[in-house]
Amino acid sequence: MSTLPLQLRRTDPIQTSEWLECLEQLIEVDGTAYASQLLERLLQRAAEMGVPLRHNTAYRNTIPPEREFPFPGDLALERRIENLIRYNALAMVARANKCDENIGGHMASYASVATLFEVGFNHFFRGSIGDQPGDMVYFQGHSSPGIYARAFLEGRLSESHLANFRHELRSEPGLSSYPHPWLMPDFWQFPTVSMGLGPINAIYQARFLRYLENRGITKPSTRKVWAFLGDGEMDEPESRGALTVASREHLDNLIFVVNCNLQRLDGPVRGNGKIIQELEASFLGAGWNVIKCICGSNWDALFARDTEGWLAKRMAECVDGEFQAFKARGGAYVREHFFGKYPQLLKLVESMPDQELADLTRGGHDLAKVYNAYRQALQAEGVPTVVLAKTVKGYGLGDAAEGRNFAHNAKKLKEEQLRYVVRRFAMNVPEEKIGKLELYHPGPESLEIQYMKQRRETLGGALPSRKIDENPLLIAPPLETFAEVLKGSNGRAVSTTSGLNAVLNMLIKHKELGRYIVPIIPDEGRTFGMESLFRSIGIYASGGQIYTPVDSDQFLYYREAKNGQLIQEGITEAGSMATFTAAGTAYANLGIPTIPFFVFYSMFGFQRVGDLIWAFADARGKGFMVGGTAGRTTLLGEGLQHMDGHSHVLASTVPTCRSYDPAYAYEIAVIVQDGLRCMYQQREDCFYYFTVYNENYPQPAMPQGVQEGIVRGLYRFRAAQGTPVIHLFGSGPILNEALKAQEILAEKYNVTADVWSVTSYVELRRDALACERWNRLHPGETPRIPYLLQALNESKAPIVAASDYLKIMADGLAPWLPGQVVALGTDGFGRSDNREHLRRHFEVDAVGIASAALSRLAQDGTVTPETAQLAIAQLGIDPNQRDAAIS
Ligand SMILES: Cc1ncc(C[n+]2csc(CCOP(=O)(O)OP(=O)(O)O)c2C)c(N)n1
Ligand SMILES: [Mg+2]
Repeated sequence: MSTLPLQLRRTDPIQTSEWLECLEQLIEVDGTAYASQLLERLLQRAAEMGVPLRHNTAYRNTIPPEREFPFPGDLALERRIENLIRYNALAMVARANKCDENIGGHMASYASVATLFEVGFNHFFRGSIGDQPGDMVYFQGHSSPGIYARAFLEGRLSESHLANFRHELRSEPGLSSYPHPWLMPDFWQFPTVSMGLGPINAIYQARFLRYLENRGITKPSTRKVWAFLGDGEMDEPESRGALTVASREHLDNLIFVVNCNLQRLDGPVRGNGKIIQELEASFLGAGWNVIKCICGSNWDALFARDTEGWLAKRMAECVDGEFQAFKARGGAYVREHFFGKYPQLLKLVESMPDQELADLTRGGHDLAKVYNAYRQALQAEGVPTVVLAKTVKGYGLGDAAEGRNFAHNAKKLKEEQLRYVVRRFAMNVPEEKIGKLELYHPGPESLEIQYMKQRRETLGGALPSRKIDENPLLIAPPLETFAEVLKGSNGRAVSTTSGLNAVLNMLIKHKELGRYIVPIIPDEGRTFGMESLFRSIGIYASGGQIYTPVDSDQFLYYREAKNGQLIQEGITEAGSMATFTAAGTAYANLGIPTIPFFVFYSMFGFQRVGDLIWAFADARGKGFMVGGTAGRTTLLGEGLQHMDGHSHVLASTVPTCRSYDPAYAYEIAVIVQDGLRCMYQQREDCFYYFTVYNENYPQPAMPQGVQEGIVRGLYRFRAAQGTPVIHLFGSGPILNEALKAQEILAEKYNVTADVWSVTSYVELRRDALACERWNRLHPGETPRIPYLLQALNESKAPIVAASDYLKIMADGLAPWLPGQVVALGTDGFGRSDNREHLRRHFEVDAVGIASAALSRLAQDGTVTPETAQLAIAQLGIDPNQRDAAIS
């Protein structure tokens, strides 16, 4: 058996080099795209012939030294700039923690990613200038201290800003812990800190840029989307779940940079393996261009001397747990445990002192290597690129933090450590500044500041930066635009889903607004009756439609088109939400007021992609989210996992989300018109959620004077014949049950009830809370009256409130209606059955509402308890039926 390492078992070096030369020539003459095609063919043939294939290359830099381009900047000066940023980032965090113990702030992460950011800032990230649209950079969220420190040196943030890092509630302007456009609207563009959201949002952002180009809304550009990610973060399903979207869509405008410092918080990302190799296989398998940047320049000579491949072998066999220890334990340890494994390797480094071994740099800390990786990434054609850069967590922070499993917050960062950093990077920060944990700015005229500012000027301006503007984005069309819908269905039984479709179609046809509408549907457009959109606006497909669809003989066939407007995302609520985010923030990030309508299966919305929705709100996203096939009893047959009875509760937790549960199509028209006016005309930073149902019933014409009530959450739909002794609230299709209950009560029990449509319990409660707060803080002034009480005219009659959602929706109004509210709702798991049985099970049917009304009236003595008891029997209710909430 050969004693040579695996890498060296080549039978014919001449043949190997001929193959390689051939490839190089091919690339030179025909370009990388053709080369990759040809290689794919070769690999396919190899697989056919039984050659085992790995989705991995050797554990070394993808770009060999001989193919590197010389670094175009001033290396020494850029190092000094980077060190200044490192120092200030640390001083900022240290100071915040001195003021407020445990206020936190990650330090080890920026210390490892600094060079990766800086090469981008000085050479790659373009701002918007003239015709050049700026690049979009998703910065790793918890590396924000470095971004603030750079902005401070550039003069964009003041010393008092930095003094208020994580002190957002003091008199001076504060700096948010992480990238939050909600908190710093003129600075941060992309909320990234919840791991996994950055990667998926970046992918769909890049795709959305292409969508706008292909639809002729923007001009084609060379704008790039950069996403800086942690290696631990890559374990989130959202991080890797959409990789094939990027390759399938040929997103060569997308560059991922994964900072492979081999660690997360508690320990190594893959102690027993190699995260870089795992990620490489994953990205290669997904069709990405992968550039590994593993070793710094001072390894080049070692590899050059490694003619027998021992170094390559040792690199291949070491696991990340060992690599972490090599960085933490110093040169002697590296000699003994890394090189010491093979005598040939020991010999390779015999002339190098321990310090030199300790200083062997990782690729991600080497400006020239990183520059070359990015340069090559920019040249990729037709494929997205990932740069896998190996770094050291806590780089330069000294014994306590470098390469250790070190708690991320800054509790332990003291003056000595700051001093250590200054020494380690040979900086000339004045001693007294270090002692006081003070920031250090070398002055606007210093070489460093001049250089960094000049580089940004050349590239098109400072980053990150988000534009704010007060002007209307567009003028909302008047409500009459939807006249057809406001007229009602003339007795025809149709669903609110068709109401939504009608509204959407009218908007799409609108002369000015139409092109900005972006309908997004994961799947089941046909379930929602939206297939007419296939024909009218086409389904977006960057490659057009290269096949004859199987249903091409049908009028509403599956029509894909390069300029298609409808986005059929496929079964990915997360991906759809990411597109919704790109479209809903385009007004700020691209200056284009796209109006997304994301229509999804309501059960798979808020509870499935809640964190993406939260980030959307943080990003000040605008648009309409629509929960289709809504309602725990209205969606029949599907059962426990499909029937949504709580998305409105979840929606209520998002501060900028205005949520509605409309009963009739005209309510939808009013809500959408109001949304357009608030979000796009008045520029309120909010978004809308409403549910649509698939139950068919006659859609009434809009009564007079109900517009305000619809928007604010409540209006009387049908008054009692006479003075009401009770109010019945209904939402969505359950309003029809309330109407039936009104009749039962009047006809059988001589009880008069008003029926109200509650379009939004959430908006009613928010308004009431705001009034209550104002009254609490202004006890001497005339109290404000919540809209809820104004609408009810302060009636003290009891209320039975029923909806297809949890009882807590109506209970939320109880503080302002003491003792009045009886909530009926769909607490509990769903069941597969028809509407009649489901509504009986959850007690939200007409008889349930009527009997609840009588029981409540019996408490006040308006009817006798015997009447109420008898009614239960007469209405066919089993008083001992199982409680749906717990069955
Ligand atoms: C979804 C989510 N879970 C947990 C956290 C808390 N958290 C902040 S940083 C971090 C470790 C990140 O490790 P990695 O991605 O490798 O980044 P590094 O700091 O090593 O660059 C964690 C778990 C978070 N921000 N988001
Ligand atoms: Mg990490």
